[in-house]
Formats: sequence, structure tokens, C-alpha cells
Amino acid sequence: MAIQRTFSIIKPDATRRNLTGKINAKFEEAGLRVVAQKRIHLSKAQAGEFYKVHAERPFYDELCEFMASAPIVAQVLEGEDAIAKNREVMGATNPADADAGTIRAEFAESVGENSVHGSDAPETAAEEIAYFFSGLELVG
Ligand code: DAT
Ligand code: MG
Repeated sequence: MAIQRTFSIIKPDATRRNLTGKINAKFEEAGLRVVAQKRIHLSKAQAGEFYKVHAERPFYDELCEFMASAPIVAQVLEGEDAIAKNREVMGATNPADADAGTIRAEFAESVGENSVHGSDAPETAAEEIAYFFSGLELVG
């Protein structure tokens, strides 16, 4: 597998509890390099645009409210097989199902407030990176 980039978000439940450093340590220990990072506060409309693939799901409104409830840290992670590796370090969507040692097992509060987002495929990674960052902001 080649070096890849993936898009990551440290979500409001985690920024509220000052977990940015602990979560970044998990990424770095797994060999993922933070090549871009910014703290921003999304509007509900911006959160809705980012998560529009889930617009028909029953939890969509709650998800958008949550993502706009406090600042997030938007990031680009780079490394060998970064998309899959990041999903591994994150753990399952529902923290009750997440393997021990993963970010969600250690920090997530619930299936909805689960501390991190990570892209699920090369196409979504490229789209999500472009939604939040310009090429000039990616410093490998
Ligand atoms: P993931 O974030 O692991 O890629 P996803 O893409 O299926 O998971 O869902 C996006 C987010 O939506 C997820 O991180 C939290 C929220 N979500 C998913 N399933 C949910 C549910 N059953 N109840 C409440 N929120 C949910
Ligand atoms: Mg997803």
C-alpha cells in the first residue's frame, strides 16, 4: 500500500473535554502524521453539508446540531495505508463495539458523540480534504 492522505475530525465532545492532544498522540503512535490541522466552529448548515450523505438517516438533525455545538479540529493525516489505518485507530462507530485501545473505546461518549470522524474511502477522503483545506495548507 502506498502513502495516502485521509481526512479526520476531532469532534465537539472531544474538544470540550480537552482531548485533542491525547487523540493526536494515538494518530502519531500509529504512524499517521498530522500534515494539516485547524480548529473551527461549524455552523449547522456547514455540518449538514459535510454529512449530507446521511441526510435521510433518523439521526441526521441531531448529528448536525452536535457537530455545530462546539469547535472541531479538522485535520489531514498522512501515512502508509492512512485511510484504513485511521479507521483502525478510531475503532467502531459505536464505542460499545470498539476494540480496546481505540480512540472511540477510550474516549467516545455514545454512538452519536463518538469523538472522531475519519474518511471511509479514497474518493471521500479527497472530497472531504478539499471541503476544509486548500492545497497550500497541506504541509507533508
Ligand atoms: P463513522 O463515523 O464510523 O464513519 P457513519 O459514517 O455510519 O460512522 O456515521 C456518521 C456519524 O453519524 C457517526 O460517527 C455518528 C453518527 N451516527 C451513526 N449512526 C448513528 C446512530 N445509530 N445513532 C446516532 N448517531 C449515529
Ligand atoms: Mg462515515
